[in-house]
Amino acid sequence: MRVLDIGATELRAAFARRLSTMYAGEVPAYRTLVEVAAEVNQEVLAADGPAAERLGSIARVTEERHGAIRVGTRDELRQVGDLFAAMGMSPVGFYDLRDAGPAAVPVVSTAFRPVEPAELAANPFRVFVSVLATDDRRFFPAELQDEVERFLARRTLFPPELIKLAGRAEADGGLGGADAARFLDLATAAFALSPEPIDRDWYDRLERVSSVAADIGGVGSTHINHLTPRVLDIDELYARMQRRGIEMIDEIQGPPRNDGPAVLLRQTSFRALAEPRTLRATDGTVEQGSLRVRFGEVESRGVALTPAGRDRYDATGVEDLPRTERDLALADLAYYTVRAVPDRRRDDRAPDGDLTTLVDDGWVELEPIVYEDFLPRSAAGIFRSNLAGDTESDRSQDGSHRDSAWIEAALDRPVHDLFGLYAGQRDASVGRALRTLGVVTGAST
Ligand code: OOG
Ligand code: NI
Repeated sequence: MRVLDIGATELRAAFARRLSTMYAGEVPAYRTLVEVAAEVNQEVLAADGPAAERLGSIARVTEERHGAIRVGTRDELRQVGDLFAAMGMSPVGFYDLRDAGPAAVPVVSTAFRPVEPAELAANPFRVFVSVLATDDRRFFPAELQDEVERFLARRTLFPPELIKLAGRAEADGGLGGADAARFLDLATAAFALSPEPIDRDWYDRLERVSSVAADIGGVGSTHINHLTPRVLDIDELYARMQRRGIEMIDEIQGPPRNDGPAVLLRQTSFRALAEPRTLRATDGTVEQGSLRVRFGEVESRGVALTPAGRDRYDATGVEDLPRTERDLALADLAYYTVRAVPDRRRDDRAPDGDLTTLVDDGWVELEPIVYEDFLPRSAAGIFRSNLAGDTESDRSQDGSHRDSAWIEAALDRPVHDLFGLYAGQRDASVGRALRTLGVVTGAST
């Protein structure tokens, strides 16, 4: 048996750190964001004690990042899937951002992340990955589709050596030391902002469709588009960033804070900054210009909502959700795991199979399941807040068909249903707790 020095978990954690270092060098305001987030987290921890760690240990939260990348073709998407599989990250969920109203962008997306609770606890690094819908007539007339697809077919985002190493890492569950170092070098470099000159005319034409289309199809490489730290008090962070003179978008996206448990995901960002980029004019002259593409985002996470909880939130907002963990869990509006309390002081009543009684009589304790995914409305808002100006789209045309099965076929990998993951985790915990308590349920033999 060959000894593998670096397993998938370690590769993922190391990759997240490498990206963070690179992005801090590329986008200095990101450093400020990370600094302020760490400051706020320490203060919340000092003020709230163990309650501050109810949605993840401070070690996890401090390291936690999500990134976003954008690619152009099915093949590029498949390679992204291979790359992340090497790091124990699987595609979860399907997001269609093409019909997000005035914020519509010509992409569909999934998110790569670990799915096992232990892996999430070790390092929850996730990446939101969008792929351009070049065949969507609302955005791309036939001629432009042709041109953009020819452009995309000519480029190579990921060197073959990287994809080969990824395949080995996935098959073997990790890589030897030297190969791991090489893998991390190549993977990190694949997401750096390229110094290659950008064809100005081509970029501008795509920008008229959408600045996201230009960012994807107007350049010969991809790049990390933002890298998002997690903060325990996003309202406080927002205020502090503004005091430091950093221009934030107008609002915090997602469910506003109330006096109940935090739910789902809240995000905000500072506006995309002008970054120097080399541009080539039609006459061939090359000059320094600048583009506003990359921004800084920060997020805070709460408990995952069930489909019923999500419907209620989507319909009427967070105000209509119960204000206690008990009520959220027992009304099946949010996901909690349960843990048996076997040394609970025994009274006359024996535990029974009814979850409400078990909770109310103290036989089990609830633990929130953190929402590990994204919100399409917020994602569209994040895209929009960083788009330059108006774009042309023809709403009278039909869109091209995209769904989670399309992503699966492109990736040649199953896409996890996010509700299924949360429900599976909860149900497994209930089964364990009942066994520990010696409760015989009707179904058992
Ligand atoms: C992705 C935007 C979505 C989020 O946090 O909702 C996203 C992008 O800008 O490519 O990252
Ligand atoms: Ni994001």
